[in-house]
Amino acid sequence: MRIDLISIFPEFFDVLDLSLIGKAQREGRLAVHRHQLRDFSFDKHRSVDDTPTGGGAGMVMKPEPWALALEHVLTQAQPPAHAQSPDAEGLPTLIIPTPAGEVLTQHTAQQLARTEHLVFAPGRFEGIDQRLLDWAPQHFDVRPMSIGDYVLNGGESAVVVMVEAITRLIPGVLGNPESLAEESHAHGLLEYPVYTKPARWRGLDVPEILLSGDHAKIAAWRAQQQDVRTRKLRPDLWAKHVVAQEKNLT
Ligand code: 6GU
Repeated sequence: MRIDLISIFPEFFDVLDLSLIGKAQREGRLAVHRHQLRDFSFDKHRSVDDTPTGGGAGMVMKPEPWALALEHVLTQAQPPAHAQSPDAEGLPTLIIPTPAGEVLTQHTAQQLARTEHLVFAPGRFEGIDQRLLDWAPQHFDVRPMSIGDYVLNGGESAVVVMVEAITRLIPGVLGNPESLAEESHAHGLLEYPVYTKPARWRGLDVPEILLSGDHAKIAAWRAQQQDVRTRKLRPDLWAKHVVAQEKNLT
């Protein structure tokens, strides 16, 4: 997978060189390219923003530096004729991080993990001129995307979250692929509680059933714990789960 990150703070993405995502890059499973948006602004101050037309607070990002940066990425990413097939739609995916976007879910992350080329365009200030978003679908599958219902100062930290959620699902990136199957959200429920040694710690005991060696009973207990947790902490997920189960029974 190729990932392009365009921002006025490209150093923000240095964390992606650490840990499993850094390792995936060194192993060639993933190529992350960072771009300084200001390199595509050619006025004296390399400015990328201007006042909102029609008035109002804050600044708006100008469309032209973004278009030039995105065109640069398209040119750079032209695969050699013999290389891998393009994405299903034939276009790279352009993710625009914004609190006004579709909220990223595990399901969407799984879809995005199967694409060849992801481009992230995190804006600062009050956002990017709408005409950039109207122009971009000529070249990209455009997805305005949020990481939750709260507001960040800019999209960069959201990009780090999205890249981590997506790339860990690329085959070979995660150390132990079995953990993918069992983790929270993999089946629409929260994960069960986990324990390690010692069996008694500061007067607190590991649930006895986990020491029983009875794998069927342990699996049933864990499933029940998932239900209890999800009902309590995420009634929204629980409601969906109940509907899905009822569908399967009929
Ligand atoms: Cl993607 N961007 C910003 N600025 N705030 C957010 C967000 C993104 N997702 C949630 N809040």
